Amino acid sequence: MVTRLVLVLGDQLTPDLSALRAADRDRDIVVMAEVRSEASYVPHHPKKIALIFAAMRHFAEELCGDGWRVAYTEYDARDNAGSIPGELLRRAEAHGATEVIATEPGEWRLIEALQDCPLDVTLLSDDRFLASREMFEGWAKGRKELRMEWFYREMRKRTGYLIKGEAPAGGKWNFDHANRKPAVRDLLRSRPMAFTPDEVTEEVLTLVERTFADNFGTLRPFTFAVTRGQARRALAHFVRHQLAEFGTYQDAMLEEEPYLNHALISAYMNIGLLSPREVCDAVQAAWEAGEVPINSAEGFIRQVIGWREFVRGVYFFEGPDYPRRNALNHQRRLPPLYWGAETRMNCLAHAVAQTRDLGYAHHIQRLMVTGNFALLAGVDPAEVHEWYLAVYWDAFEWVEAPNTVGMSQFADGGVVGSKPYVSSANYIDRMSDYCRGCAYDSRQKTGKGACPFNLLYWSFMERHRDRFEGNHRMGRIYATWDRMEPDRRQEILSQADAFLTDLSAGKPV
Ligand code: FAD
Ligand code: DLZ
Ligand code: SF4
Repeated sequence: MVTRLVLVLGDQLTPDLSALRAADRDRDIVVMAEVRSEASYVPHHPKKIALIFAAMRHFAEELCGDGWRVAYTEYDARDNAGSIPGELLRRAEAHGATEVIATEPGEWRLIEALQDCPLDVTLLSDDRFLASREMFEGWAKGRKELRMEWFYREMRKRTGYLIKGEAPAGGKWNFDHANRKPAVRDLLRSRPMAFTPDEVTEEVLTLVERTFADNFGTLRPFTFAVTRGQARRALAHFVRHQLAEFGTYQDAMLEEEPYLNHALISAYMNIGLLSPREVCDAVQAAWEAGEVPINSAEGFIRQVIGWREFVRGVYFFEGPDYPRRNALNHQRRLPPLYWGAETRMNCLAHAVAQTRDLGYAHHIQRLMVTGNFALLAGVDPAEVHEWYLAVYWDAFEWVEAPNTVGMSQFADGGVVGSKPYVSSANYIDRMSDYCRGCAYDSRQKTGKGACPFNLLYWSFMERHRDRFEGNHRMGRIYATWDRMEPDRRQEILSQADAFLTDLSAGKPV
């Protein structure tokens, strides 16, 4: 029997991957490769590259231990072809193979590259998700609008998570109203589990240090899990020590506590070290045992079976052009402050510094600080998308693009969200401790020292009046704006313009 190649990508590190299930370990060869094309389509955070390479190397060892023949290419290998199709061709020639079995990649770019590869490539569906692409399509087709909440309820019924009889546990589908409390610093608050790099990971760290020294981001300390065993321990630790207050402090931001009660497991799920089902099973079990309240269990499960599955569905349903959409026609270049240039805006300085140091920021920091500012300032969503895809440890296009282009930048014109996520300083002040240490005043609406969010908020509304005035969720905003004195409105708009001019000129703001 002729040998076939089985492709396993850096975010497909799961032993029951559909490609591995379809293969024959006595006959086929697993191909895994660290390649330049994947490591450089955006300037990934060094921690992200290290996570993927270290987890790939550990997974290859595991496969070998399970009796698979693995052709593994390290980044520095002299004959490395530099791309996934290139590596497949090289291995095909070496082993006399013409057929490739692969699980569909999570990015159109790579799907297209595999379809164009001159080998006989079979793409199998990626069934690591709770909703297949087909299920999502069936749900989405013919609907006037795609709303996460309706999809989520459908997923609750299908999976049975937090369902009692036919009804939602606790009598409600969604406990979000209980999940908006600001937090205070608590030195006893548990931190995510940290792991000491072993020899394999140390080798990767040295490689990344040498090769990606110019990428934005700090490599060390590197404490992420790189095996399934470690990721499971991280999950158990979260469920035991942090989940109970996850809901309550989900939206809070504190300078000194980057993780608060967040799980720090997105990347482990995205690269295959954890499955969404085992994550939700663990949360459901803690709730059934009475260890965590319903607002936390529901809030968490909603993120995983709701948002995570919903955005993946949207990414594939909307098609390859989705990441390039620009419904609001925003053209400003991404300001250098996103890459660490000086800014007096404490919330932004802090979120960017944390992103540089950890490769992590939680959802509200991404949405209501860096995302909110980019949207209010009218930054080109393609540049915003590339930034998010580069700087976060968990960023893969299927999940990053709908969150950035859709939810955060409204560049899809309302596919993901019914209205743009924008706010003035009020929201950041209420949910964080950033404003206390800021050169600007969150309560000041105009004049020297006024917080730029307060100026930009109104100038955004005015610029996009035609589009948003008729939105029933935004009517009150325009009514408030229209009630202001004309002189005051003019002052706000002129000050916002001056701020944006400085921003575009590269002046520190
Ligand atoms: P927790 O807050 O503890 O949440 C638990 C889990 O729920 C996460 O691990 C994640 O798997 C899932 N989840 C929560 N919110 C979302 C969401 N909106 N979409 C999908 N899954 C969600 N998430 C990514 O995994 N990769 C990305 O590239 C990514 N880019 C984002 C870009 C923007 C602009 C925004 C606003 C959000 C983005 N998110 C992304 C969603 C979310 O911010 C991260 O999943 C979360 O911060 C990961 O940290 P955590 O594991 O501590 O999550
Ligand atoms: C993100 C990433 C990086 C940095 N490097 C590799 C790599 O060298 N080899 C590989 O197989 N995968 C890598 N990945 C993950 C891919 O980019 C990912 O599979 C696609 O973006 C599809 O989600
Ligand atoms: Fe950010 Fe404005 Fe608060 Fe400063 S005052 S931290 S710029 S929201």
